[in-house]
Amino acid sequence: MGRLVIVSNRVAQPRGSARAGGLEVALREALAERGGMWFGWSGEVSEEPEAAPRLVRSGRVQYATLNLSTEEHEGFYTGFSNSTLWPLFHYRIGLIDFHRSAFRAYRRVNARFAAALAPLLQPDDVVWVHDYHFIPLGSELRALGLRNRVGFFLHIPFPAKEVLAALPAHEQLVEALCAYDLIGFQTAGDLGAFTRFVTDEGGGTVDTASGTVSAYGRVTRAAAYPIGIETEAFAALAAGEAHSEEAERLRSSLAGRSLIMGVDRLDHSKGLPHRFEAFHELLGSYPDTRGQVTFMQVAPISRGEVAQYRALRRQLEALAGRINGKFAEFDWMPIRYLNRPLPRQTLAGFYRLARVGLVTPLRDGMNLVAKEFVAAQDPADPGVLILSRFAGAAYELSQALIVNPFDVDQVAAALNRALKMPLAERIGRWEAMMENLRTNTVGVWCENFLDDLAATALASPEEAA
Ligand code: GDG
Repeated sequence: MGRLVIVSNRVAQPRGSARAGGLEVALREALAERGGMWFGWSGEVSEEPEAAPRLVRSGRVQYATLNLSTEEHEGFYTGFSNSTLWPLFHYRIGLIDFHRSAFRAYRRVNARFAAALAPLLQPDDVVWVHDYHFIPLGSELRALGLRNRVGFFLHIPFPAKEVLAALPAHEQLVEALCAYDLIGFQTAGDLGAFTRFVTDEGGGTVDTASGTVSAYGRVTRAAAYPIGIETEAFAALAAGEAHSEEAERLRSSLAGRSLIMGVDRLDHSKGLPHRFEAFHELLGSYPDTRGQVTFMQVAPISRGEVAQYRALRRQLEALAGRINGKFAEFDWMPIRYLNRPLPRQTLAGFYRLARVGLVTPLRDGMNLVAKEFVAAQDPADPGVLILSRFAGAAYELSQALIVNPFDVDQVAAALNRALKMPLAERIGRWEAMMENLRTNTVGVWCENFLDDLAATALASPEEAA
């Protein structure tokens, strides 16, 4: 078995960090097991881009990172990746900012990264590329003559063809995707959107049973691999943190009130304004909940350099202020709104304390917070998950209270129901969801993808050329 080479925008620190999430841990484990390399952006910006990556070795794993130039950071990262692809793939056509110059920067960075990676690869290395920043990287590797197995996993949704078609460069992106040997999506819905694009727009054919896709002169495979979490480890973390100093401080500050909790990067895909409105509606339409609940939203600032994210922040500050101003009492503040990240173990303890996990993205590839919230619950007294039908996680966690996040009245009614749900029903729903999370962990996800990638045929020399 050859080495594993992971390519992702941000590269995990060799020693790991206290904030490391399940995905990072799982990929690091896969790398440590087989030996290999983690390749990507260093997270740093320098005036001049460097030609050769910085190499750091830790055990059997090599970390190889490149800086971005100021211009590349603006065009590739802030521009095409986060101001065009991200909103488009999350169905927010109105938020898209498309510039051909940014698309050119995106292509250039992918070509430069492929050229820097190619000399580091051995013939039997298996390359696994992650996410929307690097869609064309596989085709760039092929253009350099590489014949290695190269797979791709898309962490975010794949949009319907009518939405994707709004992007001037859409066909080039899908054609580039088809250069991979295996294309992984989060859900059957994303896979279906991709195969419909290939047949209806790209004139290709799809064999649904085997997942074989023939298009743009190539034959590839596509399938759904729903990502999971380290279920048992997260459950143990939450149980161990249930009486930590922070958890006790939170408990005593609640003074017996029920806690509704939301945790999301401050991102327009997460449906935060609608969520705040739904909480407003709860207090307005169900007066018996006033003074009895506290809604805590943890929303660390993300991509603050993108204009739409700054506007969202201002909108949420105004909303939280308005709702608190309207309903607060001298001894009760309805919303606690935090823009700071909390340590992972603190979050785990807080999830366990919460009566309701409120996860209402307008679109989300999977949403790991939903899974972490479920794993963190006390089996004898579990909280209730309210989950958007537009999160990939809703495919598996059907025993959550599934809502349409755009329907503020429906979300308010679900909140009211969750707050009053009898223990037996809470346990029944939680056990069914937990069974699923125990089976489909992030380790299983990683294994399934890599097994399928290993089973694909190697590119022929003509194809590689
Ligand atoms: C993308 C896709 C897909 C959040 N706040 C804090 C914190 N977090 C952690 C959570 C969770 C992770 O960050 C967020 O993961 P999500 O899945 O919810 O969302 P994205 O960041 O948008 O991730 C998504 C995912 O990729 C994986 O494929 O599920 O759909 O959009 O683990 O716990 N962690 C800490 N403090 C915080 O304040 N420590």
